[in-house]
Amino acid sequence: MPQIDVCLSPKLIQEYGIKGKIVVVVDILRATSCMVTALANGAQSIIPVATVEECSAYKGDEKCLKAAERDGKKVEGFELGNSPYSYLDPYIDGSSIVITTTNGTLAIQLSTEADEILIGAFLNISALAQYLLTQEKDVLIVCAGWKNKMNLEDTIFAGALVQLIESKFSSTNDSTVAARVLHEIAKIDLFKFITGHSSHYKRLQSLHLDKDIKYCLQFDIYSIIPKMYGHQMLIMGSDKVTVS
Ligand code: 3SL
Repeated sequence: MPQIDVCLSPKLIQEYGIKGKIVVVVDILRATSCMVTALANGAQSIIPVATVEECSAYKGDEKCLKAAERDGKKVEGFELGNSPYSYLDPYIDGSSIVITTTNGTLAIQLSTEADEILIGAFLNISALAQYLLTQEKDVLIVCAGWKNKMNLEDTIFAGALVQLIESKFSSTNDSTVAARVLHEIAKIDLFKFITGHSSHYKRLQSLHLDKDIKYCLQFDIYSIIPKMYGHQMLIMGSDKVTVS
């Protein structure tokens, strides 16, 4: 039986080892929710980079848009920040988006040795679970957290995903149990739990981003799975299509 593990912080990735595994990167508030939204709404590809400098220096074509977020705020001089609503705009249709965020894009960069890197959010959780149930490889859910510390919303998502696929996977790590238990408690009223306890919710609320939080806590509004193909993220399966 393949193994499922939950890595509560990008800092711990090396302790789990990712070679040969399918990694699911999650940053519910808000990076991976934005990535699912962008690809589901017409962005052609996403190029996650770790630093603002890399993002700024990236040489893209005329369809390239640049997005940068630090500490919840759009970095000055960039076209986009990290609000899912900006990725619902028809303006992004056909674009390739180079993006750097505080934690999410870093977690992706740290996962490059994995066999597959998939992007998870509540927005596409069932599609993701259905795919994982057909796979034989070990799965590691990498929670982006906040500046190398665990956070509630990514851990709860991990628990929800584990619950959906645990019939097919075994697990020996307490982090997986902890995520499952947390999800059991939070799922009674996810919005209330997150708004009542999450430190990142408080951070985003102070920036008047309540609408983004509500959006990111919706289940299954998309059925796509973003996947890394080399340095770029595409909708899984669309790698057969030529992209620039
Ligand atoms: O840390 C990240 O990658 C971001 O998702 C954080 S924020 O929601 O944009 O503040």
